[in-house]
Formats: sequence, structure tokens, C-alpha cells
Amino acid sequence: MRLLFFNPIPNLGLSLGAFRSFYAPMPPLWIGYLGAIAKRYTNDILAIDNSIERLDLQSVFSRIKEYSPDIFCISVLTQTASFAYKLARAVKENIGSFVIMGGPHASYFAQEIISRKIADAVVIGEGEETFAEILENFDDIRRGNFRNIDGAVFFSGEEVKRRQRIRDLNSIPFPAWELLEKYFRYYKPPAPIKPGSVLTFLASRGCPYSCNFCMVQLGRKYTIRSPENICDEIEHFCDKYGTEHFLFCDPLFPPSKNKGLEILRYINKRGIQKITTWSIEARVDIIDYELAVALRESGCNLVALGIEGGDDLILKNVNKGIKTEQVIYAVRALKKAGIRTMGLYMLGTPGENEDLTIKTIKFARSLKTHGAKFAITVPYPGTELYEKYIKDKYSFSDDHWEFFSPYTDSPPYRMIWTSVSPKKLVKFQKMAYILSNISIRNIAIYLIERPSEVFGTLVHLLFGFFLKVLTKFRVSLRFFKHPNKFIVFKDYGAKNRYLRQDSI
Ligand code: B12
Ligand code: SF4
Repeated sequence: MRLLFFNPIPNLGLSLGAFRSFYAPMPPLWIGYLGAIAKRYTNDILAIDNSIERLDLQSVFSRIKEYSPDIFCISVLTQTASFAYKLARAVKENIGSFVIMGGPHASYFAQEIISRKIADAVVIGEGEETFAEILENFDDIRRGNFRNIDGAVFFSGEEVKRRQRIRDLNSIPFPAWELLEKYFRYYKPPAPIKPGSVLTFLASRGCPYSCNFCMVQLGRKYTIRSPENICDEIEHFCDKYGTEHFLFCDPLFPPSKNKGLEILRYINKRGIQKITTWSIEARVDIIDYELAVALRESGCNLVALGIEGGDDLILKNVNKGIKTEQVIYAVRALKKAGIRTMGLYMLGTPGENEDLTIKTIKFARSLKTHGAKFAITVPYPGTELYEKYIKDKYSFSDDHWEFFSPYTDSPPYRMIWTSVSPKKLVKFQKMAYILSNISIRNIAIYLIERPSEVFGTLVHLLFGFFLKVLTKFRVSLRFFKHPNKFIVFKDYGAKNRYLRQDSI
């Protein structure tokens, strides 16, 4: 049985523009986990990570054709749906592979994907057990003898029984990172983590909170690995690869102060802080000085905080369940304990007007974190925002999904939940990045630790500016008969505008 895993990425130009130099590709955990399951059934496995390869559709297709897998596995996020659908169809129809899809977007649209014959099977939610059952019964399934497999959709209109979440996370094998070794030198931790070899990590799954912009892909039920199992994996990969940083991708870790202290004391006792560093994304209401010190002493050197907004009304409207005073307290505690901080914010949240947007930017600036990211609110399928404002109101074509981006100024839907226009939000977003990230301390960190990325961004900005000036004088460019070279930026705008008119 020959199996291929393919990790797609969104259009980076659209997502990050001039800041794409700072894009930090990271080892995709889904390939690690499902690869470990697949290895029980076959050794003929190939993984292509397109966040590194950056191949276009035609080149990817040729690579896949060369390998001709029996099973083609692809993960689908909303922004990658258009690419993933086209590729899956081509592979299914022209190579004849059995196509399996999974991931957040595919889970939500499983029935539609199957009825449109884009894939042969869609795995909904947590993948390991369902995937194992498909591989176990693959010969039967291939012959068309489908059995009912909980958590997977095979037939159009079929009722799917959701699989119970995996109770014992310690029973899941460690990610099969050997499948992605060829990419290791390209993976890098995002700023402001010191560059070095990096692996992604998952200590827990699920999140019981109900923020209305968030879709918790693996479910609301919270499960967590034992501290022993967490340390075993870290030690294993430090031994094997000398990994310098583990990037925890948990939606909620630690789950509470007390549970956090218990785990951190164990990590510290095992001496993890002597062999590597790690970082987490946390809720502010869990952090206090005692926990911050315990984090620092067990090797954690960056905490990204889901702050979202700079006013209590915003936090209430997104159902975050925190207050700005808790944000201030958590940032202070972390900084005092010697941990770098990153603030994660949203602009254009429900009920937001320009005054509130400005308040968020001012608040972010006042916190003086080591980094700040600003996403324009996107109603991803599976979120409360999507159910309320998008579902049943729009009919999107596959290409529209690419524009479900936290960086676009013309999304294919109307952001009726906020009075700030998308174009204004993008301007605010740029301003927010500059105002909240630029300080003498941060510039020093970036210049010392990431000079090539700073240089790359400056070149992009200057080049972009240069192109803009040139496109303004298109008439004179035509005179020189080279206009096509200069329409790159215009192209995106035009496509986007078309999408809006088309869909409203
Ligand atoms: C780490 C992370 C990233 C990393 C790396 C992503 C990567 N390539 O792995 C970075 C920072 C690069 C990133 C970027 C983005 N991300 Co992100 N990211 C995450 C995060 C925090 C963890 C993902 C993860 O690894 N989880 C652990 C693994 C094991 O879970 P999993 O991927 O869901 O896979 C399991 C199942 O879904 C299933 N499965 C998944 N794929 C497949 C495929 C097959 C064939 C099968 C059988 C099963 C299967 O089995 C797996 C094991 O159980 C999630 C939030 C979260 N906590 O889940 C957001 C999340 C996935 N990201 C999100 C978004 C929006 C983005 C961006 C588009 C944002 C942007 N514009 O900049 C980009 C897109 C990048 C891309 N590659 O497409 C959204 C996706 C929403 C959506 N509907 O698409 C999420 C859910 C966050 C959120 N709550 O909104 N992200
Ligand atoms: S934003 Fe964070 S806390 Fe809120 S539901 Fe999502 S993962 Fe949970």
C-alpha cells in the first residue's frame, strides 16, 4: 500500500504580503500523528509539505503522479480549500488514488465534499482512530465494500456517527517526524523566539470555552497527556534530533493554574529546561506570577496570549470570558518572570466601531509585548460567527475560500457585524503592526536574531512601493511596451473585487 501525505498552504502573498519573510513554516502535526498510524500498515509513505516546497498545482500534480499513491491524504483549512479541492479532484480522476481528506474545513463540509466527488472519504475531527480503521479495511473499501466507520463519510447523504474522542492521549504514538526530516532545516520558530531547530508539539486536545470566532477543530472536550508522556516525547526528539525549541500548538495549555503547576513541576524535575526550550499559547486568566515563574523554570521562553481586544466590551462581544485588567496583570507577571510575550489581537470584532479599533491598537501598544499580531476577524466555518452571519446567506464558489483571510481588504462577504469597513481595517492593521511591534528593544531583538528576515521584509516593502509608483504611471510604461510585468499587485485587487460583487 503506497501512501502520500500532502500539506497545502494558502496564498502567502494574500495572507502576509510584504511580511512573508517572517512566515515561519512549522512541521505539520497532522502528518506526524497520522504518519505514525500509517507506519503500522505500510512503509511506502511519502510526505510533501507545500509550506516549504511552494509548488504550483501543476508541479504538485506531476510529483504525485510520479509516486502514484494508492492513498492520497490531504488536510484542508478554509484558506487552502480551493487548492486542495482542485488537486484532490485531479489526483482522484487522473491518477486513480483513493483520496482521503481531513482537517477543519473538510470536517465541516464533509457531506458536500463527498457528494461533489471531490474526495473518496472525509475524516471528521480527531483523525487517528478513524484513519487506522480505514487503512485496516482498505482492501474491502477499495472494492466498494464500505463498512460503517464512525467519524468518516464515504457516501453522499450518508448519516455520519461522530467518533468518540480518544480518551487516553498517552496511547497515541509520537509523531513520525522521520517522514518530514528532509524539511527540517527549513522549519523555524516564529519571532520573537530565537531561531533554531524546531518541532511542533501537542500536550492536550480540545477546549471547553466558546469564543464566537473560534472553531475548536478537535472538539470542546478537554483531554491531556500525562506529564511523563509529555516529557518522554520531548526527551525522545531532543535525543534524536537535538531539537532546540518545541512549539506547543494546544488550544488550551495549561488548562488551569493548579494543573499547570503540577505539570510544570514535573517537567522541571525531569530537567527538560536543561536540554531545550518551548513556548505556548495561553489564556490570560490562567497566568499569574507563580505560574509564570514555574513556566520559566521549566524551559518555557515565550507565551503568546489570546488578548483579542483592548476594551471589555470587545471581550464580552467575542465571548472571551476575560477582562482587560486580567490581560495587564498576565503580561506584567510574565515579563517579571523573564518570559517573552506575544499579544494576539483581532480587529473588526462584533459591535466594533473605529473608536474601539483604535482602543485595541492603543492597548496593544501600551502593553509593550515582545511581539503583537493583528488578525481581521474572519467568520470561519464552524464558528458561531459563521452560523450567525454567513451560513444560509451566501453561496460561495471554491475560489472564494482563499479570501477568508485575516489580511484581506475585500472579503467575499459583508462584515455587517462591525461598522468599520474592511479597507479601513487593513489600514488599521498595518498601523497596529507598526505601532505595537516597533520599539528599541524589539528592533534590537529582531536585528540580532533575525537579520535576514528584516532585510527580506525591507526589500519587499521597497519593491512593492517601487511597483506601486510604476503602476501609477502605467501609460508611460505602455510606451515602453512592458506593462504586464507590473500588474502583479493590481491582479489581486481585481480578482477580489470581482468576488465581492459576485457573492453579495
Ligand atoms: C499550529 C497552527 C498553525 C501553524 C501550522 C499549521 C500547520 N501546517 O500545521 C501556522 C502558524 C503555520 C498556522 C497558520 C495558519 N492557520 Co493555523 N492553526 C494552528 C493550530 C494552533 C494547531 C494546528 C495543529 O497542528 N493541531 C494539531 C493537529 C494534530 O490537529 P489537526 O491539524 O486538526 O489534525 C487532526 C485532525 O484534524 C485530523 N486531520 C487533519 N488533517 C487530516 C487529513 C487527513 C487525510 C485525515 C485522515 C485526518 C486529518 O487528524 C489530525 C489528528 O487528529 C490550529 C488551532 C488548533 N489548536 O487546532 C490553528 C488553525 C488550524 N489555523 C487556522 C488558520 C485560519 C490558519 C491560517 C489560515 C491563518 C493565516 N491566514 O495566517 C494559516 C494557514 C496555514 C496553512 N498551513 O494553511 C484555523 C483554521 C480555521 C479554518 N477553518 O481553516 C485554526 C483551526 C485556528 C482557529 N481556531 O481558527 N496555523
Ligand atoms: S479562542 Fe482559545 S479559549 Fe477561545 S474557544 Fe478557541 S481555543 Fe478556546
